[in-house]
Amino acid sequence: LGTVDIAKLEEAAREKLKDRKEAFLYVFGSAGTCSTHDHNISEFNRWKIIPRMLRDVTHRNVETTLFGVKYSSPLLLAPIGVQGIVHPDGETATAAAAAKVGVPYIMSTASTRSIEAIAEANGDGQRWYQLYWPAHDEVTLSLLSRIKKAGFSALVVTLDTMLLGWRPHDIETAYLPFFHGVGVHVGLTDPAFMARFGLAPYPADNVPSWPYVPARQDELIRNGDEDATQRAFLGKEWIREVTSGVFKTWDQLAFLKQHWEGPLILKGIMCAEDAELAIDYGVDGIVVSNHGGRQVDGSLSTLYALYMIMQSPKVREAQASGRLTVLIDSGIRTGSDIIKAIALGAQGVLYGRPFMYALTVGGQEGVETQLRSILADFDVSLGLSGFKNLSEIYHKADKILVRD
Ligand code: HOC
Repeated sequence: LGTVDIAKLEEAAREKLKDRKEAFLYVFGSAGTCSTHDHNISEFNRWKIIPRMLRDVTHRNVETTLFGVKYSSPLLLAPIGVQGIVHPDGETATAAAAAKVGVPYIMSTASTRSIEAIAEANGDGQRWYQLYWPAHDEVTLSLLSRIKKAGFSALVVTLDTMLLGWRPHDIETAYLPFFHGVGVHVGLTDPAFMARFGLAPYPADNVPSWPYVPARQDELIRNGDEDATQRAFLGKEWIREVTSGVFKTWDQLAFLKQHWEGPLILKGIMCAEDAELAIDYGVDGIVVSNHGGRQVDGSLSTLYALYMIMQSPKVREAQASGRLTVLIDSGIRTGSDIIKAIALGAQGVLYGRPFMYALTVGGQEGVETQLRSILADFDVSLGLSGFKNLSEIYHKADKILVRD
């Protein structure tokens, strides 16, 4: 099943997971009343494209260059963790689909598969790594060395998740996969993290059995099952390691810059002041993101944040001179949404929940179809609006969009 009718896709995923509601709600859930999530979507709907006619847009090309590397389109797969609770193949299916369709895959630190297994599934594809910044430097260094070896070319550091958001939809179950040792495979396979407990890293293929059922895990633990008990212990420790509630600061970025040679991108930037600080601290890129509305309820939408960030002459100048790349996520559902984000100054967009629903329903093939659908929608909408490439829309919001 592949469709740009996201409502249908979401419903199909809900139906497929009807006996494991916590898995669906983990993907679906947002902070508080979901107002940030809803606002992300409604802001995209407020901006309207003004189509232009009688232009020769027969041959269209949506290639783009980010950090000196050519990409076939401005679409990237957003880093989403715990994919193994919705489909037995988890992240390996998504990484393989991304490679097949030619969309860069951003791997989450909360993956249910190892860095090495995901790299293998992604093969010759383009891949970036999303970091939940560990509390201990030796763990950070170990992850950086693993991703370098595994061919990840850019590092996306998520800033907005030093604590997990308050999510009423799944507040009782949101932490459970982690507490049962699911979604923590990056930690369990990491030599530096495991050495903290005097343990050897798990082999990459030692993944939790499918399907993940919280009650079953609880029972195994109650009955003293050694494997389940150890996973649960390590899961909690990994959560402490990466969302410890200990907030990092701007000055600590120097450590990452010192040990990572590729592009360093900060995810979670929502205002011009922080975008300007990112420039001051020598960061290469930002993702304007509110984590799909999952962290702060009542926050502004990312599209409006992008609009405000672009009012900063310092940001515009850094972007124009190639010192800062600006990406966006949260709320992208259609090809028109991509046009709007680029017109407002984004150079790339990260696509999230819809591919998780496609994974739930159709595995690797579902993700491939979903990616092809949104790319086709983007191509058709671009042509019908009278444009044939990204430079004709990039930063052209004043000419090609109106906001009602
Ligand atoms: C091991 C990392 O992105 C979400 C996730 C948060 C994961 C934090 C734990 O649920 O939004």
